[in-house]
Amino acid sequence: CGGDDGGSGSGGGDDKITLGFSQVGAESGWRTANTKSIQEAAAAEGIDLKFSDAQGKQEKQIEAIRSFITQRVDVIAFSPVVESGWDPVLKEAKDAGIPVILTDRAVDSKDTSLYKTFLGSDFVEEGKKAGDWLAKEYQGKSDPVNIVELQGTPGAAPAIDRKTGFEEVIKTDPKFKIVASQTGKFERTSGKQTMETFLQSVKDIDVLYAHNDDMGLGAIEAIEAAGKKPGTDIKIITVDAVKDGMTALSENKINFIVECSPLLGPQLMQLVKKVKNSEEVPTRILTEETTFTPEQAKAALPDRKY
Ligand code: GYE
Repeated sequence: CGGDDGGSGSGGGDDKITLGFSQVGAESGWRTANTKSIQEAAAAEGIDLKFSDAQGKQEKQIEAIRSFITQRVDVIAFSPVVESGWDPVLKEAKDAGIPVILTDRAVDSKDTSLYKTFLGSDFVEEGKKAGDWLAKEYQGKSDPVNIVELQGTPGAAPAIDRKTGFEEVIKTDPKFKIVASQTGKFERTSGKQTMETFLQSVKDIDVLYAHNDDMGLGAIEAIEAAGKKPGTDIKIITVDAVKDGMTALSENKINFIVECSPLLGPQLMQLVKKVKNSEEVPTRILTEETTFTPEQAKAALPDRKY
């Protein structure tokens, strides 16, 4: 997704704030909506955005952050592709006196002085909401429930946390069994391929838990190709609630979606202005989110922005 990755010019010499933003990539509908939200919010606030797409690679993100430091941007924000390995480059930013804001995903750095704040969802909570729905759906039943799981990008905060939260809930009832769990990289094609493998190797799949809509949508194609009915023969839970996911939910091909909002742009720009002015900001800012059943998806779809 191109973006206005320029890197040249100083923005005309006025006192416009310059924000260097390193995005994960363009792996999902969520990510596309997130990028749009950030670009639009920067434009609306008159912030000079230097946008860089890391194409899913941590090395590229580190490179982009280093280049933002060299360019002496006012603020750096980024959505870390994986949790680990950020300390050195974050120290470089700190030494250069450039404040860093984490958006969407967390890092596992012990030294929290390396960034000003983290704006994004509680992914453990999202996983729990997925588990809670399942527990309710199978309440009072004792037959084993075979679950396959499509994980997000290995090492990414939402993949780790959505797994953790989900397991925390389902482990309280031994009838729930995760019989296969592999990555689908948060992508539709990879979700489809991994689901094909599951369908070949696991005999009785009752439930699919996909860490995002796109992987769930890819899996639906695999399930249909195998002559099964998604949402009926195999119950499907996903996370995100992007339009394509909500449409599949309204058609009962998905049974439940846990919302994760990508519309972080406006809040991010407010934080950028504050940290630029050395104002205090909360160290953690949570986004507000809900969940959707097919009926709720039908009602919400006409006004859905992404
Ligand atoms: O759920 C997934 C995307 O980090 C919350 O990344 C984000 C996740 C989102 O690729 O669709």
